[in-house]
Amino acid sequence: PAGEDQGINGNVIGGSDGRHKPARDEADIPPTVGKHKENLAEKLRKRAQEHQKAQPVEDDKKVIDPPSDLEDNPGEMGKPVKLPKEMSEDMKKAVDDGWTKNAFNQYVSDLISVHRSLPDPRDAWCKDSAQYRTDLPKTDVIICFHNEAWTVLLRTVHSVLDRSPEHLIGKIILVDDYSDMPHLKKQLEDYFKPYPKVQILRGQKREGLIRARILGANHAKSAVLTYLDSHCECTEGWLEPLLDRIARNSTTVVCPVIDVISDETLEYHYRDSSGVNVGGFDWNLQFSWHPVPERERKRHNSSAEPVYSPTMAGGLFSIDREFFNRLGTYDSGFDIWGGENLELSFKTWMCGGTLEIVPCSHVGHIFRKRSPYKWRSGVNVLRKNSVRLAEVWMDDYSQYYYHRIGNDKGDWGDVTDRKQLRQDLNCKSFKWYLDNIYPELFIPGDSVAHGEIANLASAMCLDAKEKSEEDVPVTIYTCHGQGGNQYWMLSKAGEIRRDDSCLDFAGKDVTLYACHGGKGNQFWSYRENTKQLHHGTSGKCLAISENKDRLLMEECNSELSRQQWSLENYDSS
Ligand code: LR7
Ligand code: MN
Repeated sequence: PAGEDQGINGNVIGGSDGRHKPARDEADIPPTVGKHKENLAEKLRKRAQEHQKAQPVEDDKKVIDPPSDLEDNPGEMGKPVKLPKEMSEDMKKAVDDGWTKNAFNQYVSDLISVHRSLPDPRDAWCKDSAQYRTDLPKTDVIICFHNEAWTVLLRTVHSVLDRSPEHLIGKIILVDDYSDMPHLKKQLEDYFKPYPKVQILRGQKREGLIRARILGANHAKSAVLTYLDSHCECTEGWLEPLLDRIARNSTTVVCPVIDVISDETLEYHYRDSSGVNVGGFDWNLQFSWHPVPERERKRHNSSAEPVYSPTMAGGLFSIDREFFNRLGTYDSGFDIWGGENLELSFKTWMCGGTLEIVPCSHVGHIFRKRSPYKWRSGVNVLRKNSVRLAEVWMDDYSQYYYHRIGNDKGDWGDVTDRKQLRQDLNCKSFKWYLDNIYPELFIPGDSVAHGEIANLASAMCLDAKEKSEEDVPVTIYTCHGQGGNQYWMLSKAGEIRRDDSCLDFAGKDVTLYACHGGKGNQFWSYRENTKQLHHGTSGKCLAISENKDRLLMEECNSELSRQQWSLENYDSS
């Protein structure tokens, strides 16, 4: 495969700064003119074909020519690669097949060098090596994958090798979580043979990403563990600022800034450190991003300094190996996907560590709109993981999650060991964590009411889908008592909200809109005696239509039962 001859042979270190010699594809020669340009086109064509041969389109070994108007060295410097509007049938088929298998544009990835260059997203402050200690610990990099695309996986590994100081990388441990795609078998082993740092572990059955990560940790020997998803690209200088924090304090767990690699064009997007976000979560136990809160901003002189984060996204972080073991790594009862990010976040904070996002470290990740692989049939994996998490770590606050899922907890197995672990580690309470680490989180118990909002003229409840984009229309639906889309909180500030979305009326429809905290169109007051919900700016009342099929706003009239609502867990005090 392309680039194979240029890799690391253990001790071949190039450049005066001790980085691995930047390995280049043969095709990555600078754009030129005339005869050289023809040469380049020919090399690009060969590279694209090699990549396609490595992971051919279903039942079809045919390789196709790349688009003829493709620019020189597509995707270099993280630039987007755009396919022509008019494509041959063969090309369309290849593109569709790549999307189906991966939920990103594999065909575009195959056009790009697995050693492509990226922009340098760091602030100037970060590039001054005097910021970092000279005695940084070594890290093993653990990359778990289940049916990852060939070029995307290779590019992940090469980005580590090409852009990390050689002496700071112990092993790169690839954990194959029982993939069945043929290119991930012997072909992968052969490819990485010339790279002694790369080691491939294989699970004996499908474990899911959490147990795959534990397997990787069990084989690691370096002082630090660094986890990455299998569709990442590390930028220049990504590693030192992470290791530096751990060198200073082994209980600091660190995450890079996660930049977005477009699922469609593979463009590398980034923002400067003033746009850094930290992690939070909602009562559905879903991870969410937030701007750095004011209280945290105040602790720093520069936006490039590491910031405390209540939670991590999950896939990309470094942790001291001994500290990770002390924390009991992950709950091995977590299956396939989800929840482990919050588990590690909660216990890091509650059991004596700190969790930071390090703005000087940037790693890109291909964000997908759907999960391309099989989960488990017949089990709600995510709910099971989340219930285990809530049972062990969230004390009485677990009730808010349970309420949100209609108290339907399912079978979450045995968590005795995990509770014992928490006790042995003498960890702080979840209340301490919320009060001190995540005071921004809205607590349902602090609201005037939480649960369903039911109309008294019917058996209908206020209902809105999870926010996927702004302006979700709010409707009514038969009350189902399962939380979810019928779970609301009436805040003391007069918002009817779910997580960060608020019921909003601007004169036309009642919609869900990002809470702005400015009352106005998002201000509602519940009159206990008449059971009406009065709206702030319009002075109208929330009602259902006479034929009981939709929600509307109308002049208030306390005689009309269609304007009357009962709020679950209402507490007027
Ligand atoms: O059964 C599986 N076995 C695996 O080995 C399922 C997945 N995997 C691998 C997979 O190939 C990938 O490398 O595990 C990794 C994560 O799976 P993704 O990429 O499908 O997950 P994601 O990026 O959508 O999900 C985020 O949340 C997950 C919760 O369990 C994990 O923590 C992911 O690592 C995490 N990704 C990130 O943090 C990147 C930033 C996303 C955000 C926000
Ligand atoms: Mn991912």
